Amino acid sequence: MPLDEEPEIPFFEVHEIVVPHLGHVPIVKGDFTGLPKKIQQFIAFYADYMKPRGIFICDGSDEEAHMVINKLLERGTLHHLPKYEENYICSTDPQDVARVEGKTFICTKNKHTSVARSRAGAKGGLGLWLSPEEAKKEMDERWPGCMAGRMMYVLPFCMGPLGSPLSKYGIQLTDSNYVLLCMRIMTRMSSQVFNLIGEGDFVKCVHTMGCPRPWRKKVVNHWPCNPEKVLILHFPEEHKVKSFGSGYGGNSLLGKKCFALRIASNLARDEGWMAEHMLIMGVTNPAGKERFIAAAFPSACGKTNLAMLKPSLPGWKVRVVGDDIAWMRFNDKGELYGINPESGFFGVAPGTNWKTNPNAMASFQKNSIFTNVARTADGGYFWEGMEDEVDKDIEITTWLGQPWKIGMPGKAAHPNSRFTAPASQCPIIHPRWEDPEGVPIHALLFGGRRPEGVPLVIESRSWEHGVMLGASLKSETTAAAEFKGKSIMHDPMAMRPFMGYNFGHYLQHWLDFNKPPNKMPKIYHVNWFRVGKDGRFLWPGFGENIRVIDWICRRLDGEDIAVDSAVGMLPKKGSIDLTGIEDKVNWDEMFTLPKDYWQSDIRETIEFLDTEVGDDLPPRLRQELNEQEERIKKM
Ligand code: OXD
Ligand code: MN
Repeated sequence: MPLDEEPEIPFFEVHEIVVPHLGHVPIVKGDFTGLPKKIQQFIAFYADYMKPRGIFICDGSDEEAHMVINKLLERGTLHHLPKYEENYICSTDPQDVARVEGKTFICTKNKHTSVARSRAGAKGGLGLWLSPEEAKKEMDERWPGCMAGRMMYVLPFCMGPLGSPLSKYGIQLTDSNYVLLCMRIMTRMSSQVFNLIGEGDFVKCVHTMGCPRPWRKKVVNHWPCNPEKVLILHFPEEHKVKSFGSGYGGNSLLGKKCFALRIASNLARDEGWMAEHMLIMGVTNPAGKERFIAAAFPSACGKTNLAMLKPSLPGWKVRVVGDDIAWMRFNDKGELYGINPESGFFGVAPGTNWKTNPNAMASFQKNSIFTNVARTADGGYFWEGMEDEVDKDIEITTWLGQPWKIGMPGKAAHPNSRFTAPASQCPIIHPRWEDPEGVPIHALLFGGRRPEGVPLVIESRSWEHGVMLGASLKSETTAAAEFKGKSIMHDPMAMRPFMGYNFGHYLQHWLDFNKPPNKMPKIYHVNWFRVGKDGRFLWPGFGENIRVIDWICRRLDGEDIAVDSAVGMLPKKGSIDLTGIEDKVNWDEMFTLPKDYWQSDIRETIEFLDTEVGDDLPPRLRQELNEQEERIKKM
């Protein structure tokens, strides 16, 4: 007896449109024969391979989304949150709650196209490679017939504004209608994309939950998945992604990490641009001068909060272009321009509230999907961090479906629970966020959670020194991936989980941009998370971060407010505006550079890069590391 007792509810009477080379797979929605031939071939090939019971060609319309939502409500996968307009909640199988980095591979003919020539002892943390032969073996075990008894949805999507020269197209095949709904928020999904692709290139994305019918395992939370067999494969040479067994975020919304970072970084290397794990924000000072900043932070370090920062200093305005990914290119005049390839926010819910991020909160009051958060009895969402914003006695249902109240042990929401919200609903979305040309990028930031030793802000001495600061990025581990416990982990350029090719070549690609006519943006390292002797954060963070941005903007204007140090330029004492928070901030503690700490830190970083990147580490970068080490010795 199959344990998946949830037969698919048909959408409509299935019209037997039998397409010759598709055999008897019915098209339940969409005009297959009207699609460009190349797209027909792609769909036909995978329909034959995965054997779905029908094909549903999406057009991205509201009508279509409602049809799918109603079906998922009926089944119990989604629940409506009546407190808001068109907000829905769902819980996954508890075995499917995060990206699975250990099962994520890049497949290229030559191993060292994908991963650096690391030395003995390397942990292979900068991307995993699988040979095409092994990949084929793994695929043969999983994919044939993997959609049996399920619907195959065809999602045409565009990363970046429709029609922008910086945008790229993709088509995702999936048997998850949750993925369909989220991709509709996170990407520009529209039937127009089929015509825009025509017979041209597109990224082929193939996703399955990996549970063909009859499915003999127990389905938890109406979320069939196959955790033992999860596999996420990238084929940059073929512009293809194949993902098996998981419906969670980065594993399944293939436009995001798989395409917009891993595949796109390959395209970027070949075409001379950059695909980065960066937010883009526009900041306007009280005099009305606007600057755009792109900032890279490892997962769950507050990128979304920074992108939507509510400035505590009067007269400042912040507007968000993107909160996770930036595609950037130098134009003919050597100016760097960037777009946000996504159209939604897939943000970490816990910690988000009307105080820490009112703009994110406002973004998901309607048309949003919440995954693995808790529910309140009055039809709202709840997660850790919202305690002061709901009635203290309200009955809560945890993400695992248990009754719960504030103050009880355990957690209401999963630490990696998420909101998926349309970016257009953000009250501070930048009017140019969909500008096909992108926005000019004036500064790049790197940052991580560094409880010890690392000052609030460091300005790089040069482009190359900045690349070195980015390559040395580390942070405390988070819940966004499968890691357990807290430790400081390397996350160079905040790209460790998202590297699409040899990290040494990637660093060289960055170094190579510094040539005429390019005007190089200044690079900064920031750390909001330094902890004092009393165990408390030394910096209040959130809206107060504008004070650091103010300092950065004044530096961009050429103000003489920095002093040299062994690790880069630091703010001159008192040059960050602390009006109103003077008594909360201990400047000396926040900026002190403990020599022992920095000596062991640079040794450890050099050891890490030498081991992991080995002979592929660009000599120029090694030189920067050596020079930094020498300066630290002399501190
Ligand atoms: C994300 C991540 O989900 O970085 O954005 O993990
Ligand atoms: Mn991210």
